[in-house]
Amino acid sequence: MKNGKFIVLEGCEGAGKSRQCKFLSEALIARGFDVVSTREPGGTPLAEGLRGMILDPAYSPDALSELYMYSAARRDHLNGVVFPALQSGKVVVCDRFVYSTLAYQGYGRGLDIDFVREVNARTTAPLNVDLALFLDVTPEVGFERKGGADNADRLERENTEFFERVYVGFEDMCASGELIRIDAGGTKEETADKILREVLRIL
Ligand code: Z5A
Repeated sequence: MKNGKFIVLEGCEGAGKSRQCKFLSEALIARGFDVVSTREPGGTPLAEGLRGMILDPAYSPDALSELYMYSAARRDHLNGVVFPALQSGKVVVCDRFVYSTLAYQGYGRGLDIDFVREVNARTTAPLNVDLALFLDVTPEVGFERKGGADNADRLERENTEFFERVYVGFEDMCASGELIRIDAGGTKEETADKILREVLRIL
């Protein structure tokens, strides 16, 4: 269904995903690629609206509701932004994707892993991810970089054990080969170089 490339950056809070998506997009544009930089949850008016509701501490959806909200946002984002961009041959750089759902709603919240995988697969069909990188810094280091958890973000109010389970989820996905691990513990520039090297391999 597509000629473009779909690239995902994943990681825990404060791993540097947003900065690195920006650096990567700029580096690819400088090399002449047509790039769309986007994020999940978000990217379309509906998905951004859902994002606001998902992260708002005023609401308390259970794990299953959370899974479906992320998935609804994702489907709208795919239909509105990602599929059209890929069909016109663009490189799409996405901040978080289904790996976050598996890590947070599966490992973190405790939903059945196979069920989350099934929802992810049905939500994203017929998309194939071309490259998914895990920016590896522990939750501890990530929160340190951010100067602590953001209390206005419902997810960031979770306890340490939750984020440790999420991290284990990402580690498992690196072990299975679904994610490629990038040591993101160095400077922003060092991490940007490592990411660009991996990305240029598939372009
Ligand atoms: N979530 C979910 O549960 N299920 C899903 O399916 C999806 C998401 C898609 C929103 O994500 C929440 O949704 C998130 C997961 C959940 N929940 N939580 N908690 P988000 O992407 O909006 O939120 P985030 O991951 O928490 O973003 P973030 O905190 O902004 O982190 P980041 O984008 O990885 O980092 P950054 O903004 O680029 O950098 C953070 C700070 O670190 C900043 O001050 C930088 O200057 C600094 N930084 C970055 N790199 C470095 C290096 N190399 N050295 C030193 N300092 C650095």
